[in-house]
Amino acid sequence: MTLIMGVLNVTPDSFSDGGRWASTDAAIEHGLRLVAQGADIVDVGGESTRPGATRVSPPDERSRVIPVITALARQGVRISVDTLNADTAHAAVAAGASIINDVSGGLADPLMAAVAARSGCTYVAMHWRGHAQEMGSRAEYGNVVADVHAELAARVVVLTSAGVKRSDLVLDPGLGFAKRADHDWELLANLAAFDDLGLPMMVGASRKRFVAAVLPADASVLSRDLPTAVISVLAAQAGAWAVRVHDVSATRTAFNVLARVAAARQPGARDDSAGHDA
Ligand code: PMM
Repeated sequence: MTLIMGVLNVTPDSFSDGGRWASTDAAIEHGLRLVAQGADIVDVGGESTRPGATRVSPPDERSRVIPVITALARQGVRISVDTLNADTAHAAVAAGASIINDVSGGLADPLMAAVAARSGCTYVAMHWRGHAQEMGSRAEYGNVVADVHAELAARVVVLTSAGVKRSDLVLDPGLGFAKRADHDWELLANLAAFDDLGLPMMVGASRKRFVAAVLPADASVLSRDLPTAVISVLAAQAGAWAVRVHDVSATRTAFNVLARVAAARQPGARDDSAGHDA
C-alpha cells in the first residue's frame, strides 16, 4: 500500500500552514498528531520551497529541524528530512532520520550525493530546475512528461555513479516546481510513463496551486485538502510508493476506502449471511 508522508514544515513562511508549527514544541506535537492520524512517515523541513521564498542559511535550517527530528525519532517515528543541503541531511540522519527528501535531486548541493550514498538511507530525488526565485521562468517543456522523465533518468545515472544504491532511490516528478498547472495535471495523468525507470515514485500534490483549478475561485487553501485526497487515490492506483500530504486524515480515510474495496475483491470476501447494511 502507498505510504502516507505527513508534511511538517518548521518554517515561519510556509504557504500552506502559515508557520503555525514554527516553535519546536508545537512542531513535535504536530508531528505526533500526524502519526496518530495515520502518517507512515513524517517529512520535516526547515526551508520553504514555495515560489519566491527566500533562502534560509543551513545553520538556521538545522536549528529548526534537528531538535524536532531528534524528539520524534526517539519516539519511534519514521522521519524524512526535506532539505537541499548536504550538511543538514547529514545532521538529520545522525539525529534519526532514515529518508533524505531532496527536492533538487542532488542538483543544489554538490556534496549531497556523497552524503546520501554514505548514509545508506532512502533518497528521494525530485525533478528540479532551480531555486524558488528562478523556477517560474524555467517552466518550459517540449513534452513535459518526456522531459521530466529524461531529466530524472539523468539524475539516476549521476546519483548511482556517486554511490547511491539504486535500491535506495525514489523519484518524484516535482509537481509545482518549475511547472505550470497544465504541466502538473499532465504529469499526474501520466505517472505510468515513469514505470520503465524501475524505481519507486512519490507524488507531492498537497495544497499546491494547480489543485485550486477544481475549486471555486474564492476557495481557501485548506479546501484543497479534499481534491488532494482524491489525487492521493489516483497516485496510489498508479502504484506510487508514497504521497506527501498536509492533511493526513483525509488521505488515510481515502486509503481506507481503497483497502476495503481491495479486500472485498478477494475471493471469498462476500458474506451473504450479513443483514441489510443500511
Ligand atoms: N513539495 C514541497 C516540498 N517538498 N518534496 C517532495 N519529494 N515532493 C514535493 O512535491 C514537495 C517536497 C512543497 O510543498 P510545501 O511547501 O507545502 O511543503
